[in-house]
Amino acid sequence: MKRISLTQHLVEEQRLNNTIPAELRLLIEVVARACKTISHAVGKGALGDVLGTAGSENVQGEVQKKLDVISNEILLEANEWGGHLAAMASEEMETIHLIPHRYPMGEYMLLFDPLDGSSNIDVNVSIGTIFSVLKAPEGMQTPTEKDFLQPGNKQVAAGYAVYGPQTVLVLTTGHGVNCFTLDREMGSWVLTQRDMQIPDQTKEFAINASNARHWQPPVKRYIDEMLAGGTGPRGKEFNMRWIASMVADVHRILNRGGIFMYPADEREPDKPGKLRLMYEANPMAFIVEQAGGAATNGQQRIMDIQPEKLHQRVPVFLGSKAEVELVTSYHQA
Ligand code: P6P
Repeated sequence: MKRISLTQHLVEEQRLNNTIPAELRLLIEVVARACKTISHAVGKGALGDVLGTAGSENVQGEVQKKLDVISNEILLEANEWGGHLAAMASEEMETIHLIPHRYPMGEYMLLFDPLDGSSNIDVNVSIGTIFSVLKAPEGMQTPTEKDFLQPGNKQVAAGYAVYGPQTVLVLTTGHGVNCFTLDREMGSWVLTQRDMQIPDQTKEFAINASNARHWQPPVKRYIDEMLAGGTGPRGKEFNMRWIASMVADVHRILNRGGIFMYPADEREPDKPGKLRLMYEANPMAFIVEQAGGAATNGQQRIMDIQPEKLHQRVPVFLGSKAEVELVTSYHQA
């Protein structure tokens, strides 16, 4: 396959579909460069004094790993000076990050989980970066948190990087999903999977089964039917896979089908699930839908949820369309 770089792909998309304004293309390339830098830092591991905790907690009350803080800084520094952004928001920061006055403000807003799956960092399991791009509201002067509270259907781009055996970048701008693999020798992103499509049927599901006793009835019913195997109502065997790294679980699903679930559980009604809407669920939902899958919170399409808080959590059911529609129907039964 002729090598097509990320830049060539984006320029051709811009030319053919006229869908990616130059400013958005340049923003995506800046984020992709930052992911290269994060990949390099992650790849050093113990040799780079980047493992272990940073001795601080993030807004979620989670202990920050050194690489969480490093990755967040890399994304902030890479994106401040380009002139494409009005502001940024991150899982690792309580409030939004404005562009310093010395730089021009742009028309986009970037949200990210700089290093998702942190619990896997010290044991060398795949982790990643998730990002979402929104347009700044017309006429906005000084960005506030409220300007970020747009439903996921307003996203103009979304992507994730997986720092695993290969470093890959999966990207959508609303016209399909493409995957780029990092050529570490050349330092360039090379198109390796065009127009990814999630298989509609699957034999795999992803959920943290240690929470089973806390699941609500529709989830219990759905999982029990899968575990009943060939003799049960589903009439086939299913395998459970759980990497505890959303980017890795979603990337597997994009490639061979499956359903990823992080449901609300009965322990904490005010914390509906663990995953965050703005910079985990929404970008992944955009990508999954663009690849022919579906993504709901059990009741409605994730990308139709009107956000109320920057760091709000949401139950997540995403992946092969037939499975997401079935488990969602159980919530509505
Ligand atoms: P659990 C990582 O911390 C994360 O936010 C997602 O990447 C992952 O899917 C989930 O949490 C893992 O949760 O319950 O297995 O620790």
